[in-house]
Amino acid sequence: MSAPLIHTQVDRRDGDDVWFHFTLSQLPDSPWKLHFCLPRQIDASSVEGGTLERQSGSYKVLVPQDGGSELRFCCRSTPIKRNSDLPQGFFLSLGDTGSGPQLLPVTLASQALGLPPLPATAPELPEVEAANGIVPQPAHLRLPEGNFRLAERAHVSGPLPLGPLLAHFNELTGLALSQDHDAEIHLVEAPLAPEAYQLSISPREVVIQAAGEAGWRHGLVSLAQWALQHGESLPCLELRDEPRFGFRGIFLDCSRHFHSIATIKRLLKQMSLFKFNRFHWHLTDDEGWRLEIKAFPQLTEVAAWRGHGLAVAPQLSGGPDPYGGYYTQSEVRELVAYATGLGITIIPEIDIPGHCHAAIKALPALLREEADSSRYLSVQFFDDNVLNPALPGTYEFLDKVMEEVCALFPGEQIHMGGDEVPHGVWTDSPACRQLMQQEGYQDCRELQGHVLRHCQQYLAARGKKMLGWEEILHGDKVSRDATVFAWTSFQAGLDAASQGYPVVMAPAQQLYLDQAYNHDYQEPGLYWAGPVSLEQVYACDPAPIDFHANDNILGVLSPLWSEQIISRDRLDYMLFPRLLATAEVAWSAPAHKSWEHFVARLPGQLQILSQLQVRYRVPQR
Ligand code: TNX
Repeated sequence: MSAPLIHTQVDRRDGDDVWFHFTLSQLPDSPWKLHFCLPRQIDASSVEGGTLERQSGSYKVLVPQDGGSELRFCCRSTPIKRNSDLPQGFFLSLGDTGSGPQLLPVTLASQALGLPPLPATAPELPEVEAANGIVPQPAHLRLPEGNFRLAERAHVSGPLPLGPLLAHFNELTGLALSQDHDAEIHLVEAPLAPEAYQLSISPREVVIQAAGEAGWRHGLVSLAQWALQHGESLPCLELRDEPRFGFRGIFLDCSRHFHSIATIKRLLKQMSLFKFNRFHWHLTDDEGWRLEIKAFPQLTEVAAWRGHGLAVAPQLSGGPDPYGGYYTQSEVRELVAYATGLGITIIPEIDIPGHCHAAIKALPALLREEADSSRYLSVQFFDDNVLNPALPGTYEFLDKVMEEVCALFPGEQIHMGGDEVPHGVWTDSPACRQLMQQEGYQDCRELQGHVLRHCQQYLAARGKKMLGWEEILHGDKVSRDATVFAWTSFQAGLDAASQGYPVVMAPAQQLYLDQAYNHDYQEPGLYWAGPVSLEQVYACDPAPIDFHANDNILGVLSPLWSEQIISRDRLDYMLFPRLLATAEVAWSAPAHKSWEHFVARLPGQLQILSQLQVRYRVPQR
């Protein structure tokens, strides 16, 4: 029997109410159900030709009436404007075939978004002549006459063992520098700020001055970029440089789709080439738990996998087969060490109390209150994804997880999430009602503050600092030692900084690398805050000059959420070249930034990316 086929199309739109029409063919004789993923809520009462049996997150199950082959339904008040929004991961489950339930893959024969063609878009980059340069743009740069010949096996001298620094340089460039007294490259100690450096390339020698390792590393990275652009004959160069911000981060969501340790190492290496120093590792979310926790093997045995018949249903790219993965503690230790060698601190994120669907599915006895009849729906359409701040099990869970996280990650900063706790949660929980009474809380949001304050204090007792998304301020219980990550808007960050919180700026409208590059239907990505073009990223100024609380702005983070990051190619495409613009936002003072000049330096940088086999998005001319 040939595989069933499905044609999907949007055949009616009324504003943001969108009607889908599915046509199936080559169907089996036995009764079937259609399973698929669509990151939208279906209006159950709108379904024609069948009924909606289940929806949880992006997972949907439709049951046809009388084995009919046409299904229609409506998603209300939600834009569906791109191919990457469309349903995917189709399969059938067969009820009674004599040999038990059976699954059949469904081939997607066609899909239609049902939108008129868009007008041609304007070129994305101004016409400028290509120029040699470094990204992020250094504070001061001069190009004197002459060239320096960089031998493949050049020697480097320095006031300390240079093994790790040179290994990093060699990994980036493919050269084989080694430490020796009789050297043509000199690392020299100088009374500069901790991350500052001076790089001088003259016909005779290369000198990098800095106060210590961080500065020398930055100098070597600039030299590496120069070498990657020019090969063995390096134009002479004089540069003095230091970063605008101490926190320069890239974020990767490893829950929505799993990314291998090899992919993360590759990203860390790329980050180091653009002088990022923080990797924010999003390890848990509704769609999967990715960190081995010895105290709760269920978190990785159960919550790290999704698929048909599993505790966590298929999600996002979908399909019946088990999908997932996790990082063992020894892999984590190895990755932490690798990042340290590149000058990057890893900040783990355990996202609580929302975004906990997978964890709750794995540990229901600990994390669920039977008598809680609160009804809510998260932004990603889960109705069972929030920890209960009034259950003893919640704290047993949190404490053990935090204990192991503290032991695994030597950095001072631990991110506890705190975002997107849905409205309506906890209102009909007897345990929460009792806790509110006992503590004199008036508002359910105080329960959010209650549980995050617990985490902050637990971490503080172990010498760690809690970080969180801007919603950690809800309920006003967390102390001003907590760093706030502003994501819904730039203003949210300014407000938190004004209130005295240290702030990391990650405004979605400018720095979210999961947002599509432009309005084109073909262009993949989310767009609730976008699109976000290369130029928009570049234009971000995280700390406006006239803002009174600038000292509280620690720096910037560019997140890559992974709902749609189904492959390494897609990851590269969304990150590059926008990551280069973020690098300049994080590093270069506004006076040294210029969009035209960035565009002029781009060809040289894209050529570096090609050498590193990065599948970046080619800007449209
Ligand atoms: C909002 S940013 C989220 C994530 C989503 C992202 C998609 C934040 C703290 N929460 O759960 O993946 O939007 O852009």
